[in-house]
Amino acid sequence: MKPTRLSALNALSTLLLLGGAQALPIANLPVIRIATLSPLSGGQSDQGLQIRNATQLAVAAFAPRFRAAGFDLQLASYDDQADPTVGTALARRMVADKAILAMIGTYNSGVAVPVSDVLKGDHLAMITPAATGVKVTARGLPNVNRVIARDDAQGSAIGKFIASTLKAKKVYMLDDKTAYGQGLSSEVEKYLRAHDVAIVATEGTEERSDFSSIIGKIKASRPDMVFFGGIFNQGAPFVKQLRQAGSDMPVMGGDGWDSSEFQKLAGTASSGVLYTATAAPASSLPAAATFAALYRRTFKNDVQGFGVTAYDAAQIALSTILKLVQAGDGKIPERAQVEGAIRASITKNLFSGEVQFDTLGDRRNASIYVIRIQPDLSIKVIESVSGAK
Ligand code: ABU
Repeated sequence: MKPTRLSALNALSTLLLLGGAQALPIANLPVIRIATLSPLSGGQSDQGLQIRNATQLAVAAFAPRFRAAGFDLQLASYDDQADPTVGTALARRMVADKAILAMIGTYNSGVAVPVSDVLKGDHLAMITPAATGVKVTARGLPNVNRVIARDDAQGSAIGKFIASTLKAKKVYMLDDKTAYGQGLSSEVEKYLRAHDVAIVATEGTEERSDFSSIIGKIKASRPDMVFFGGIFNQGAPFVKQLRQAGSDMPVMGGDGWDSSEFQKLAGTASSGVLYTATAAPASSLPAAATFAALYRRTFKNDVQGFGVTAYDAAQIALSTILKLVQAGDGKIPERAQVEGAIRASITKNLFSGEVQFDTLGDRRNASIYVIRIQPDLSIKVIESVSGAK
């Protein structure tokens, strides 16, 4: 069918609504959308943009196959600002847009939980490439899946590294009071207590800029090291101020510190910082080299671990939807069909390997990496655990 002036206007308004995230549809075809939900503004946007950008590249890669099947594939990206209330409101808008058949996100576990409750009512499937909180999947919702390990496995891996590799005897535990930070810290603490490592303090803080009173307490209690469950934009200024205060004690975080923004914010104080990653560093995946080059050309920025897992998650969703479309005689699949097919899917040859989900939607074989930031601020994997859930 020849495009009309009205369809061109519709296409333009779609483009404006989606923030210019993808090209104008060139044919007047029925639309299928895949959504992203992640922080695109604010202090955590470095990682939220990785999720959105990688999904945008996956949509561009799959669009010709959808077009051949008679559908216009589009991206609908939403900015949750790392805020559960904002995320929940956006989830309601997603549910109302019947062209959206799956969502890639969220970054934050504390956003994933209430958002998934909204999406489940309409069988709208989500795959998170980054949210590791246990509760995200432990509720057993049929629409929630993730392609990385969760925080009970990550907490044990961190605890084991602290007790066995660092051989710390006294640890100061900090967290950011969020579902993620608090949850991960409590998993680490559980492991440490069970392995005779003393916890000198457990402290939650929402402080973002002045850590002097916390650093004073840390120095007074003379721990062997600090573990901080939280996100990079809080961890980096903490580490910078700890070093400025003259302490060189080891500091470790979880995968919330997995962002190159950490080094930008903490500068040379980042050297020696330890953290776990639940996504392999993009530079360690030869199969992702072409994708990494395309990402750099398109966004003038390097793809990071959660960008790679977002691309994998988007590939799972899109290949599943495409199969349903091709088998469906020109009809748009029902959301419930997509939900069931994603949970049952086995997707091979992803950048992070093969992905299969268990009955809770967790990845059957996930990996965890212990990373140390080097003096030149590059990252180095110093241990890895495979087979984690
Ligand atoms: N797992 C790192 C991203 C933060 C979160 O899970 O809330």
